[in-house]
Amino acid sequence: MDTNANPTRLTLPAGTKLVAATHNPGKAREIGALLEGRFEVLTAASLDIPEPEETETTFVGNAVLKARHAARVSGVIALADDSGLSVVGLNGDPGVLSARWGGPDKDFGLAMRRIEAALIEAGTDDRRAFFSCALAVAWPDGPVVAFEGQIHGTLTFPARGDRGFGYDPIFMPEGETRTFAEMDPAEKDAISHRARAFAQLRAALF
Ligand code: ITT
Repeated sequence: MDTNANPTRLTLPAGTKLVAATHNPGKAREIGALLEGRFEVLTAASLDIPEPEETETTFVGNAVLKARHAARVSGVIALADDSGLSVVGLNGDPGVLSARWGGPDKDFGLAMRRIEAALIEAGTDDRRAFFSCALAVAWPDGPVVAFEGQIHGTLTFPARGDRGFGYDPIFMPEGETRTFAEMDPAEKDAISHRARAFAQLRAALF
């Protein structure tokens, strides 16, 4: 698209400096791979950006909150990701609380066992679940845009695989017999909720 045709359109030209506003190393790796070396990417840790409290009730709400916070603190365009696993048989839990189900030690072995126990307690055989990823880009002077992607699948217990991060060892995307944690990282990056949100971001801002 000719960006000059619409001078008000927000764009991220190649080489733009942006801060990846995440403190999660698994996410940071995937975001780096999806940005394909197109930008000068700074990390929240290197800029000493503190983690804001995630007070919103939606993935988009929290992604916007994190991106705005990082852009304000750093003065640099910020990209934030808010994501999580929604389990159909648990009425969408843990959802936006996905990180918190890991407890203060961010123990996702514990969080995955909690999900299995909650499904047993609910007395349901429904193992459907989906990952969501909201990405928000905030400019220090105000504008913010957000995109959301999802991938549907089923849960499997016990957990399998040692790749990826978070809930990957219990999630099998539709049409797959392997969990995300059993796939090559590039295979996950090609189909994941994060990749789908990025495809929208790319179409809108590149
Ligand atoms: P930041 O806020 O610093 O980015 P966080 O880990 O706290 O890091 P979230 O609040 O978005 O991030 O929590 C999302 C949680 O959902 C994350 O900790 C993972 O456990 C899980 N999650 C998100 N994307 C995932 C993925 O691709 N595979 C497995 N688990 C994922």
